[in-house]
Amino acid sequence: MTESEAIVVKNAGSHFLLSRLPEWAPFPAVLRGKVRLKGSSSTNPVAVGDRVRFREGTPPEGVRPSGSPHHPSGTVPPLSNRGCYVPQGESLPEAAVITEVLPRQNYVIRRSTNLSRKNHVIAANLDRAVIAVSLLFPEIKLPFLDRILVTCEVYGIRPVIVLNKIDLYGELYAEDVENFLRIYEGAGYKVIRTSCKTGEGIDELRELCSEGVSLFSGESGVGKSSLIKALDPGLDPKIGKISAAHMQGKHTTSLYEMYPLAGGGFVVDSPGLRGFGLVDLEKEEISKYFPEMLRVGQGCRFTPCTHTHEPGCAVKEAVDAGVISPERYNSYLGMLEEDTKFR
Ligand SMILES: Nc1nc2c(ncn2[C@@H]2O[C@H](COP(=O)(O)OP(=O)(O)OP(=O)(O)O)[C@@H](O)[C@H]2O)c(=O)[nH]1
Ligand SMILES: [Mg+2]
Ligand SMILES: [Zn+2]
Repeated sequence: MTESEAIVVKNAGSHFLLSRLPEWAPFPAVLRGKVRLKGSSSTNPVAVGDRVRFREGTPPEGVRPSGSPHHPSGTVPPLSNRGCYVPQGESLPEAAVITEVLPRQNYVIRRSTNLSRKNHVIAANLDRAVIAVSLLFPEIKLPFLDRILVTCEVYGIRPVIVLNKIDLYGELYAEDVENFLRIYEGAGYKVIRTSCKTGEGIDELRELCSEGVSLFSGESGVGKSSLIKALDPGLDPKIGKISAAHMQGKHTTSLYEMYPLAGGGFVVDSPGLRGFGLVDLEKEEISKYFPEMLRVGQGCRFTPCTHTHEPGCAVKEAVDAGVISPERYNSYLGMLEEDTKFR
């Protein structure tokens, strides 16, 4: 039985799609017990973006293999607009079997909020995380964004913030947009303003995503799937509506799925984030993942310094001087408090 390598491009829980990137020809695969058990504290040992070894599937009875090595049945599974594998009863080739997950360059995990200490690997081997936010529908919550950013920093994945739905804000929100840019560009993050309606900022985002793998993340309804569609109108990720009752998203995307962009690069669409448990961090460590605090923190009189009550704290001085934004500092204090509460 031959073994080869591929990348996980879709995770549907019990089954997966693999492709030998950069070639885009997804084929089905399953996990067998052994790999599943190997993952230590993770509830999801195989994630989108994982490089895996697999055993080729066997063709179903009576079908002659031909052509593509990925589809031994000789019937290349139909791809609905390059994205999804559409199963077709009889001619379905038996799935490949994932035998090993190769070491990850990086990964993003979501910790369950129920304190079970179980981690869920969201995606692996990412070149960047595109964090989509919106000032309206749904209204942004800065501490939630900061929590996502901290998680990216912990895992060494460069976050880029996309302020989407810019077409909605107008004069009324001009100040809020400026404020947002002041806070996050001030902290050292790249912020791109986009609109899927007018196309503003989409070229810039496409250029950014044209190399490597970009994970699109953020709250439900901010427009992650819409942005992917705007980057490549040939793709067809499911796009939802905003609930009229709650002015929020409806958790339309339910799976992690990779898409190839016509202009180069791969994007991973993901379900909207809900509660976002912090990864295991010591109290003294948290501020290291706020780049602006890390920069000035060396100047604190005490090490380690929690930047709360200590005299001679350079971070508090920077907050007083307006160098570090009070919003970011408050998010930091919130995380400290929560961390203490959970221990
Ligand atoms: N006005 C405006 N509406 C947008 C924009 N981008 C997305 N929307 C709308 O926002 C709603 C939600 O979009 P989705 O792309 O499904 O959002 P999502 O982030 O993928 O949501 P989940 O899959 O639920 O996590 C849809 O009604 C979109 O049409 C934008 O730039 N401007
Ligand atoms: Mg979506
Ligand atoms: Zn300090």
